[in-house]
Amino acid sequence: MHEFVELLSRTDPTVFQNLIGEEQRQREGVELIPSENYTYPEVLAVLGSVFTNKYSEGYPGRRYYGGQKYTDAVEILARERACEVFRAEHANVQPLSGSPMNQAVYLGLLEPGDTILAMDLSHGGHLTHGAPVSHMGRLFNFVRYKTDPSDGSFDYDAIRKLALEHKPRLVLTGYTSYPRDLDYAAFKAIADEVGALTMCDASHYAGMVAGGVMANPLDHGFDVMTTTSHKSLRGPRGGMILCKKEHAAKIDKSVFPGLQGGPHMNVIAGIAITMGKALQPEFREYAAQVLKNAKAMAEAFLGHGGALVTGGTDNHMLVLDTEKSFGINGKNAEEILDAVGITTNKQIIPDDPNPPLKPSGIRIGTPAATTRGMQEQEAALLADWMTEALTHPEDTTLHEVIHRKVQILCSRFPVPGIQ
Ligand code: DSN
Repeated sequence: MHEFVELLSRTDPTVFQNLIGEEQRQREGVELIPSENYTYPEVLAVLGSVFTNKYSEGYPGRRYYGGQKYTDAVEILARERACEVFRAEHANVQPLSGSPMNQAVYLGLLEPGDTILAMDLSHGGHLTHGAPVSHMGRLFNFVRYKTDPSDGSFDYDAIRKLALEHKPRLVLTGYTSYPRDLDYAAFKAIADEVGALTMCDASHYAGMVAGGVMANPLDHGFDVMTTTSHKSLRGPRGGMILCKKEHAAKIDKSVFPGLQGGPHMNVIAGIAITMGKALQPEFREYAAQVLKNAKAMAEAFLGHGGALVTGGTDNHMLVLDTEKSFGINGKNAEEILDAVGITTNKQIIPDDPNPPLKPSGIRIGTPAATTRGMQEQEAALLADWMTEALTHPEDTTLHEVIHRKVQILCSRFPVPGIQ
């Protein structure tokens, strides 16, 4: 145990007990929420370091406070490494997380009232892509495209028609719940035809882009790519905006002073570490394994007659229609899987007839299990166990047996950062 954690056990045993409980939960259960991961021990160290003490409003070389020798160095490093990882011309690593990151782009490059063409929430888009309940949904005019109901693919002709009709200032793609890669050249051609900017929120799968197993929107001339730094990238909880040089000044001004105050320098130091790791050959192997595991899991579910949105996966994620597969909603499925030590999350599926808190499916992802070292064999086994548990939703004795098997499996795969 870290000496400061030992100090916490004496000074605040209540918080300490919850910390230990969460460590145990993470160690003894399988994490399959696609947006979660176990960060590097070095990142955990720097998050709890003295960088958290420092205010650094401004940018390296142009700060509003003194004492920036080391904060400037780590921010420059984080930006340079991020540009190298994603082949970007400019990187801003200050967004506090995903929502302010996307807001900073809209507010920096557009005017309130402008039209943004974005993916519908139930088809895989994100709340920050203009959901009516979000502030951005009130400030900008979001027009939504959907996937093809026959097979869940992107219908680029339909997206083009919407673009020609609504003349958006920004064409936005990227997703939070969709299991396939995207045709960025098709999006770019549509945007060019109507004179719109292009943005991709790659938060979920940026690790797969960095690892070379999914397409990079910036390779296809996109103006902006945003990504959170945790999820498949395995970093701290932060955000990054990668863009063309021509947008750099507007983006930087929009993040600070437009939207935020002091950046979290402990997180930025963590992003520098994460980007350094993403440049190593081992990270390419990791990303490739995440994909192999997701495909192995998809194959196992399909073999058991499971219904997957789009029929499979080309990324780190599966969307399982639990109503169709097992006759139970996503909330019940999530609870049953929680009981067997497998964490997933309830998920709306395209045009879901059920409400968001009791939707028709769950989301399943392989980044965290892969970080522990699990491979195709374990991925398939987990799909078998999940199928067994969900096929017998009332059989608590069976659930206990599966839970025990999950714990034994987990004991063979340590979580980085937990002793
Ligand atoms: N919460 C993240 C996700 O699970 O997709 C994004 O907001």
